[in-house]
Amino acid sequence: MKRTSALLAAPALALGALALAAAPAQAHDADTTVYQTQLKALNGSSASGSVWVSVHGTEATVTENVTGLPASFNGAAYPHVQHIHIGAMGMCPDASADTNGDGVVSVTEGAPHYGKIAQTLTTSGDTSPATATDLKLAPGGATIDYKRTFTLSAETVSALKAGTASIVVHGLDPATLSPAAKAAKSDIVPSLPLAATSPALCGELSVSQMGAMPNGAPETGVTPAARTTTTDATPGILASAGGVLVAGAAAVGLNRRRAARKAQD
Ligand SMILES: [Cu+2]
Repeated sequence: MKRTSALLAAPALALGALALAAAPAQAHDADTTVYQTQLKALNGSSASGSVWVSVHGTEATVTENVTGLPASFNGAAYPHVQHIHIGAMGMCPDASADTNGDGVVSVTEGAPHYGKIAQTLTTSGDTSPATATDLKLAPGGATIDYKRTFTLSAETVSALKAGTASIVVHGLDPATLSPAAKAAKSDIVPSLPLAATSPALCGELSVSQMGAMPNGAPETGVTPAARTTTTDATPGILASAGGVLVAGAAAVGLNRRRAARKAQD
């Protein structure tokens, strides 16, 4: 009996494997969410850049391209500590957050907007808040092209989903600050100048439309199984796959897929 059922099961498994092999990218992308942000300059910084956080379960790949940061500090490459901040509004502050009026929105003054440090974007090792101000692990220099894959805390994953996670890149050019701010100590690491830890760039992470629509397919909460089935060219299978889609969205999705297939033919 066992042998018979195994034999019967074999063709079904083979078909399943074929279906998956037909569209491995789609099956993977259905479980991956890409969050993106365009970084905005803070505190008179002339830097700019973008960040993408591609999340699959608790694994994230962070890709960052930034230019225009201060290049050197004390004769060495300027270390720019940077983090995913969570736990507050998920917003970037403007100059009105400068409550002490020194012309700089410090880490502490910005915290009611972007929240606490949840992950540190280090170049190696620990990515937890424990390395938040470890200058040796921080990316450095005027231009940063950063890419790293690491495990997010559950709290960070939740914040990303809730739209309350932000990226903050720290480190200002002291020459651009007022004499008082230039002389001030950091509010979070008193052994460092205020300039070293104050935010230069901030961006609010939200779901990227590019990431939400892998391969041009509309994101309708389609399960990987349903999506791979629609790659089969048989109209009957298409129709049955449509049955598991959310009503309304289903019709749009199928029409788009049909149009896409026609375009390929
Ligand atoms: Cu930070």
